[in-house]
Amino acid sequence: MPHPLESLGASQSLLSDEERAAIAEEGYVSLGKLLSDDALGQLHDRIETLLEEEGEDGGHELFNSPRIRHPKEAGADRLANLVNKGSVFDILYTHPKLLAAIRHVLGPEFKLSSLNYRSARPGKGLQKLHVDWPSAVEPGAFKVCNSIWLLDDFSAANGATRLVPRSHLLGQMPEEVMEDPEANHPDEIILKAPAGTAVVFNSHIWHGGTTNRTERPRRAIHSYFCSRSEIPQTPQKELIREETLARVSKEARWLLDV
Ligand SMILES: O=C(O)CCC(=O)C(=O)O
Repeated sequence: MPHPLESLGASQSLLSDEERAAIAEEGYVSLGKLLSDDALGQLHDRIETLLEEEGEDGGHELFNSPRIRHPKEAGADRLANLVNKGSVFDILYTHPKLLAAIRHVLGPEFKLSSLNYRSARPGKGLQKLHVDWPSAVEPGAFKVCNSIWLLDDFSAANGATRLVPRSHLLGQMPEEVMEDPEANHPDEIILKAPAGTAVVFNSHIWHGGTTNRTERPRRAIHSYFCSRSEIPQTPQKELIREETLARVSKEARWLLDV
């Protein structure tokens, strides 16, 4: 029987040599604009509805989880558990090229950890440089890999994500090295790209949100993966809905580990 990733079309040949080198050596790779304007419009419509429906409760599946160490972030709107909130989100964790890049970091045995929305409000959004793991790991022993789907154009002004290239290979946490992890790092880059772009970044790279200095929210969805042996950020087995199980393919169910 073929591996589910093969059935999902997530072959390594989807990535160019440059893309493979970028994710391995720099710690991140832009996969380009993978979403059409039509798909973006549908995502925006569904998110607007969910934000209205969930209000202050938005992201509750994330922040009320015993797995999360941080309280709800002030200044950022969140939605969590998007796997169960509409078919429009399915492509964000099943896109073959995205999966090929995640596979390049985690190997073939991974699963979705969470699919969450984060929007930095005007004047807000600055985060410490951090990694998405409680401690530093040896280069190559990576446990988690993230991706960000840009729902707005990302610019230096609107709270785009910052990354410190190659920091996933240091085996150190930002707070071990930096006096103030909220401060700029001399080597950091800002992710600037048009709406619809997907960027995969090794979650062990030092990264974080920056301040949104515009009048409009900066919106994105994080499609976050972990090794199959790890506990996912969203307990997919507990939260999965019948309608989701009925809708998605058996390969997608494998990705969700349900
Ligand atoms: O949305 C971003 O720009 C980064 C978010 C992030 O790294 C986080 O919430 O842990």
